[in-house]
Amino acid sequence: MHKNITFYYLASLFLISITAIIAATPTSQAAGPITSVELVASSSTITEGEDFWLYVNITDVQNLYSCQISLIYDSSIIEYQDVSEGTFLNSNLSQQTFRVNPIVEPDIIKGYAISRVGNISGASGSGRLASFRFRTIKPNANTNIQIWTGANQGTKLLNDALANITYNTSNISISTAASTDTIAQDTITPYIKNLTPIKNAIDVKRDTKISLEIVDTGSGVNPQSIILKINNYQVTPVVNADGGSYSVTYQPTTIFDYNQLVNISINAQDLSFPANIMPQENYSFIIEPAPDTTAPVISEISISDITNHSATISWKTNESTDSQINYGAQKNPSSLNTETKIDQLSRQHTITIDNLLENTIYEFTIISRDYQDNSAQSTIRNFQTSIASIPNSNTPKVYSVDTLCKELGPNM
Ligand SMILES: [Ca+2]
Ligand SMILES: [Ca+2]
Repeated sequence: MHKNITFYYLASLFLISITAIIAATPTSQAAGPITSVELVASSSTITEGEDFWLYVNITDVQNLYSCQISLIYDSSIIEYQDVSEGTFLNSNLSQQTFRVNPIVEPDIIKGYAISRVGNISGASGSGRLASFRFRTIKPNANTNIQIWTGANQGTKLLNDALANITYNTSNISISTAASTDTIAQDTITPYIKNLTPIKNAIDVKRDTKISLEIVDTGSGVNPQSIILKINNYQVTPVVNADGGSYSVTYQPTTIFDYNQLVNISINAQDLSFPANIMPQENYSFIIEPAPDTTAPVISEISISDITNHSATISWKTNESTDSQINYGAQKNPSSLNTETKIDQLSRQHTITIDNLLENTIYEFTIISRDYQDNSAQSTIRNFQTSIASIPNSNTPKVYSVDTLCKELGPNM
């Protein structure tokens, strides 16, 4: 008769729980050795980040048909993963046993149930009921794992008459250890590459952005450790992961000054423990000078070596400029329709203009341009070419005043 009850009991296990039925069943005191339920850990050293198994073993039991297991533990130290059935209840069976998954709540796993199925007797002796897998999440801590026997879904042992089997419990204390996993032999600090602007760059645009990469061999760069300073002022760059490296980009919110020396410093560490700390990377660059918008100044204009066909004009400028003279024979209005030019930049300028007419007044103006094409132009000036010398076979006769008087006579 009880086998039919068992059958219905197992069916109902899906829907409700075995607890109510168990609670209604009178306890039977078994004769002989005291049955015990013991907890055993798979390893004496439980290391952070690793899994271990908590075995639920039973000893000296008679006629165990079903069991229900509940455990209490500290879920801040170990984390439940899963459970698998032991071999005790399903040993020597042609049929499979029947299981109900536990209810997992913080600090408690309730009602993991295993039962034989059908019109058979229970198992006797000693063996393993279940293996609970936990993961250690907190190192250097202690937690007790206890068999919970609470009224709802607590630990129960039933015989084939669905009567409780009394038992002793053996709890366990677990000590956890710090992970011994270290990132092997990473002793190399991160380093910097792909600087923009490059070290000691000049003529950098005032609105330049600053970018670089931080690379680490081994454990990788710790992005939290990256510190970017511009002129000793810490800024918040955009940091993007690229494998174990990071790209660091910063667009200043205000543009730099002309000719400004910009000092950059970078700090970073890798992820190994203890961290390998990169020596602070320092470099600088210089912002472009202000554009030249000032015209040159022309001074010390001189005209020399005037002949009947040429003249030399010289001048100075206060910065390097090209040299140009526009000139022409004087007319009214002025005509400066001939141009002579030297492109090479200089502060001293000399141009000889040639092929001039003799005995002619020429006028000219000087134009000087700097490298930014700012130009200066002088006022219009003039000179007169000489008269060509007369071919002469007779040396002119030079008279003294006295001789002249004598020759011209006393009427003079
Ligand atoms: Ca490293
Ligand atoms: Ca200038």
